[in-house]
Amino acid sequence: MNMMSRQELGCQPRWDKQTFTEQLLAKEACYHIHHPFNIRMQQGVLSPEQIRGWVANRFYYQINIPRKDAAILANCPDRATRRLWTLRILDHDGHGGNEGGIEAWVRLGEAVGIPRAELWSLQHVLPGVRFAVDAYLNFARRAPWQEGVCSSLTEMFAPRIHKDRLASWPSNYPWIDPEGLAYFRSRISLAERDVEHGLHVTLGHFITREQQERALDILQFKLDVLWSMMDAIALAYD
Ligand code: AHQ
Repeated sequence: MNMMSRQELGCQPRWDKQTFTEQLLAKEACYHIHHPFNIRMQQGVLSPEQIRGWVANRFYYQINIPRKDAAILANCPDRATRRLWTLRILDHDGHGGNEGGIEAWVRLGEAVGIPRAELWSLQHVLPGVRFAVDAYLNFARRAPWQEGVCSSLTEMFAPRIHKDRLASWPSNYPWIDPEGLAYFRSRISLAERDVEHGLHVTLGHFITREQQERALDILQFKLDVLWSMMDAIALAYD
């Protein structure tokens, strides 16, 4: 968080787009790929109960992504942006013959041993996870739509974490049907598509140095949402 006053920031030169992008990317250091629970997941040392706890709690995040995106849509007066942003909702809720990401996550749940009805009961969702996800949804409802777009940019770092899971789970967690990993496989290209659009909006909207610092603070808020979810899960399932 930049501690300069608004007046001091106002005197700072704005970053060019390359530097602004580098500042956003530098936030990777706070991404939940570095959380101790994720490191242990990647090392293959989590128990089935810990994996199930993570899947059941992350499900609450997954089912709220389309609601978050719908909130951003509702705030957005620009048709071209809405045409693109609508795709995100369809990706998760499904469209035509494609069951979508939420259904794929339910299949992940079944692959790790959580029956469909149990996952949808949300009985395993921890207070800290619910609190963090609800904070993200409420941010998207109340913030200007461009700030909502900016908050989605944690997905700049998501392809790496999805590729890590696809590479390590089959050998580390052979008890999980590899078919259950389809969600991670589906997100790699979708995340890359979404980040290209999200970055275009962010670089075009946050112009002054004060606005650019605001964008960094928004990204930090969302990184903290993801990190807090992992804190709650690690505390409950360690
Ligand atoms: O599966 C994920 C997903 O669909 C999204 C949408 C995006 C957003 O709008 O905030 N963020 C996001 C993320 C997904 N998966 C997380 C993971 O670790 O599997 C990462 C998360 C993100 O990086 O924000």
